[in-house]
Amino acid sequence: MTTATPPVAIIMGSRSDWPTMKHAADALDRLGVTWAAKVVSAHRTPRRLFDFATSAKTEGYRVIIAGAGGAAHLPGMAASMTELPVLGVPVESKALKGMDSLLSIAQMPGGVPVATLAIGEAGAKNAGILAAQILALSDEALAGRLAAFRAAQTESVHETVED
Ligand code: RP5
Repeated sequence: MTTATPPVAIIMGSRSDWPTMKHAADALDRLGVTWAAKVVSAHRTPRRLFDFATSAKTEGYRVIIAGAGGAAHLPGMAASMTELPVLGVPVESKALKGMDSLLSIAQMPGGVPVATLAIGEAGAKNAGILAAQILALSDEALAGRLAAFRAAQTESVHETVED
């Protein structure tokens, strides 16, 4: 039995990135978008990265979310080998609190874009939402779920500071 490739791949440089990257998965779950998560390290498993990135489009993925910390080359290297949109999530690092990750991911040379989100959990959550927004351009049902999500979020923000 073959299972269909989900539209979103969530890749990360280490299992230690999962507590952060899980927020992307949670956002996608909430919006009814399926995903697959894999550990793919630019430095420790370069062949796995090559194999993944060069086949991701033909495999059927439509958006890649890539999270990494420190010398965060994973999103950029993935972007160099695929035409799929790559959303980069800078994972907070111990030494430099994710500033290293942010700059490594954001400062791509012209011609090889990575859409870079905020450091940490908010960035991962927004990567999930942004991936859904990209997919919603050709999926009316998903666009409806996104609109409902936004409306519920707005509704949940009270103007007063008391209960
Ligand atoms: C990066 O190095 C990973 O993305 C991770 O954020 C960081 C540390 O990895 P571990 O030493 O925790 O495996 O490649």
